[in-house]
Amino acid sequence: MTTATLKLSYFDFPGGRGEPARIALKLAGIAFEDHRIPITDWPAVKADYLYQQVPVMEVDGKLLNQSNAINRLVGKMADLYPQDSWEAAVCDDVMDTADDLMQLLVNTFFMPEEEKQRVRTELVAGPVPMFLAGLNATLLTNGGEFFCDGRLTMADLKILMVTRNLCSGNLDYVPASIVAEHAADLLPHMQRIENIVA
Ligand SMILES: N[C@@H](CCC(=O)N[C@@H](CS)C(=O)NCC(=O)O)C(=O)O
Repeated sequence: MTTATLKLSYFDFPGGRGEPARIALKLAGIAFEDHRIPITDWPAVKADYLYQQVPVMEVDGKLLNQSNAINRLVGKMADLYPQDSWEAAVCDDVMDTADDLMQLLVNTFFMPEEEKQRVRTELVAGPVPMFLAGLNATLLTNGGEFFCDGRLTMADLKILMVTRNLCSGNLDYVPASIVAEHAADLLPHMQRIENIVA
């Protein structure tokens, strides 16, 4: 793809579905408009977006409205997406699994406190460890350092968002030790990727 004019719109925090593309563009030194929407502004601007959600990336005036479509395009631009078909499929598999896992928790964000506690306690007892253990096994199957292609890809940046979030201690009723308990190899992975993107 020839040089394009890029604008990436996402919330103003260092995580979630928009951050991997922001990191990748910065790592590769690709110029883009980093449009950060303050959470407090969201209700007023939500209707301006095609599916009323972000991230959205404008590429020469045309829109991409799904995070993993953005991640694949940005990954190709930044050489952070595998060229080999199998490795690319593994990259996609890991990115989609990261979304499946995080969506379980996102679904609880606006629950009343009591329900949030009950649902998160159930998630911590089963589904979250199940996804973490699966991701850990996938990392080991692929060599233990990176999720695919034997090098940094968008998959590693997606998983960094998961481990950052789960280890932060900011999710009530989700122990910050959950990654250590169920996916110990994701901790050195998190550190490895943090060091690269720092
Ligand atoms: N399938 C979409 C989901 C996008 C999505 O759920 N975005 C969230 C932020 S991570 C959002 O815009 N939430 C605000 C809202 O729905 O009002 C994608 O992967 O891009």
